[in-house]
Amino acid sequence: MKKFALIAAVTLGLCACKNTTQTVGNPLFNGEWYADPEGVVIDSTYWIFPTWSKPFEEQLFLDCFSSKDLATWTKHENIITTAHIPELKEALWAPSAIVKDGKTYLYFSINNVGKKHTIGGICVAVADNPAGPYSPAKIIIQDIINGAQPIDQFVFKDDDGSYYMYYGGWKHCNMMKLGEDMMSFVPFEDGSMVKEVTPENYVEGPFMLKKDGKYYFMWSEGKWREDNYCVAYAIADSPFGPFERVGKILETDPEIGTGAGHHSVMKGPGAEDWYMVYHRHPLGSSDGNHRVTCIDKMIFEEDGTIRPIKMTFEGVTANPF
Ligand code: FUB
Repeated sequence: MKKFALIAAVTLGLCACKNTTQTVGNPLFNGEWYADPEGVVIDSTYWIFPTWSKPFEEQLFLDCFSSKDLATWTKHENIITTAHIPELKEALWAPSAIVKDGKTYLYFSINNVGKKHTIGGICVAVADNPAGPYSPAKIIIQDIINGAQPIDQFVFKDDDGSYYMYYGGWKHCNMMKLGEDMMSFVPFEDGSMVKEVTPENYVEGPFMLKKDGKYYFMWSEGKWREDNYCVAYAIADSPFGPFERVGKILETDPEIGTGAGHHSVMKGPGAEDWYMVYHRHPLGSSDGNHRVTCIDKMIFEEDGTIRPIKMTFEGVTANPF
């Protein structure tokens, strides 16, 4: 009996220990093909909004995922479909979400504008809950301005309450200022509506965060179907830049995965709980669409620079708020 109790105690002890250091495992979402993951924390819940990474003509819906601890994810299906945006013909890409006054504004692009289609570009829909139901969506940037394809938008809220949208493919990045309704744009102080802020080597996938008064601007470089896809960053004193390239922080690791890029950053409850959410191609995969969503720790060095991400198969430790 004593022996049984001892075995039970040891087993329980081991279980308790395992739970506190449980790693979430990469890739997330059972390895389903999801790319361009936008991670956002909303009301102490982690949310990830990705692209369904299949041939363009099959990309006609968005799913999203929520988690209380990074380990267990709930899938919310079809949050955006052609029912929300009848102009959608293909290539529903790179959603990004932000909450203002309790409403979630979901931005995404449709139709790979500038290639086969002229109608499409960056759209927005709004909902009371991050998983929807979402309002009908509308196209808010369709033109190609400064050579930037209207895709890959990211909305950043600055400390003064301004909301800026950074966006653009085809090696050009623009920024615009959102109006109160989060669906229209207003002029900058100098009267201009659009500023080009393209850093060296930029291709697509902009992301911005502010930490300790500094603006960390990040983007993807290379070709998303190929091994040279990666993420680099700049540190600036203003949301307008200039964004001087510091270096790469995410790239192919031949032992783990290739073509890692189009990332976002989420922050957990602790002061240094920074997570990079990104996609990569599994080792040995030859289909450019075979992109899976992963998460790894992001570390700021004492001098404020970002330590290059170590991609893993384990992912990060579960971290509830
Ligand atoms: O997933 C479609 C496109 O691939 C995205 O818009 C780009 O950033 C690249 O990841």
